[in-house]
Amino acid sequence: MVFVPSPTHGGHSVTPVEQPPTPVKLVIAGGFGVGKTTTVGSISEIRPLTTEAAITEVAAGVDDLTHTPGKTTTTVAMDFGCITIDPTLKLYLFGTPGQDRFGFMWDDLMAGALGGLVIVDTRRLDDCYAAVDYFEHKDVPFAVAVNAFDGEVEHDLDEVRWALDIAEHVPLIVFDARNTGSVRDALLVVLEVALARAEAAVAP
Ligand SMILES: Nc1nc2c(ncn2[C@@H]2O[C@H](COP(=O)(O)OP(=O)(O)OP(=O)(O)O)[C@@H](O)[C@H]2O)c(=O)[nH]1
Ligand SMILES: [Mg+2]
Repeated sequence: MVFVPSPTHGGHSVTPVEQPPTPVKLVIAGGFGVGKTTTVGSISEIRPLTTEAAITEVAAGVDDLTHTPGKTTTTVAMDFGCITIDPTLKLYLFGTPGQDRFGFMWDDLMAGALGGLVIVDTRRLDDCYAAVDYFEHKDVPFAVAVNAFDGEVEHDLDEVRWALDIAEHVPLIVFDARNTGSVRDALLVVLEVALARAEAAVAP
């Protein structure tokens, strides 16, 4: 909140003026079916914008649904949601599509993003490497979050870090994409990394 001189009082008194929260764009990324749309939906304070299309029988043969048999749709463009963290900060969340053939959209979704959350499913680590690699090469601050499907994580975090070649300075956490508090904690980790990067950039 800031105070401005009130013209009706000769400029001597002050009137509080609400400042809008600072908008911050974060990208929720990851391979096919890791829980990106679920994550955005769990925390968004508006009804999230989704672009879900039914998974056809043809695509079901291409995309691995073994571990998510209940999954009937896939994101074909993006997810969008937002959450006000406090009166000074509002996060705008952009979820990527997960299928390889929509990978060309990631660059556009990344424009202006301050950081990213890369979601990983430890049952399909092979499908998760590309997203980590993408963020490494983009040089955008990010954290990796293992979605604990049904509360289970198949590998311990050291193994996941090794398998996905995640650098030591990149936070690696476990979260539940369906739980608001868990998603919020994961996003706060991304904010911390982004803030640390920003501070390092202005340090003398
Ligand atoms: N049991 C369980 N199911 C989950 C969890 N997170 C997501 N799901 C389910 O897993 C499936 C995939 O979730 P989505 O959020 O659509 O995954 P996505 O990453 O957006 O998928 P794409 O956009 O197709 O790449 C859905 O059927 C969800 O209901 C979880 O933590 N536990
Ligand atoms: Mg999705």
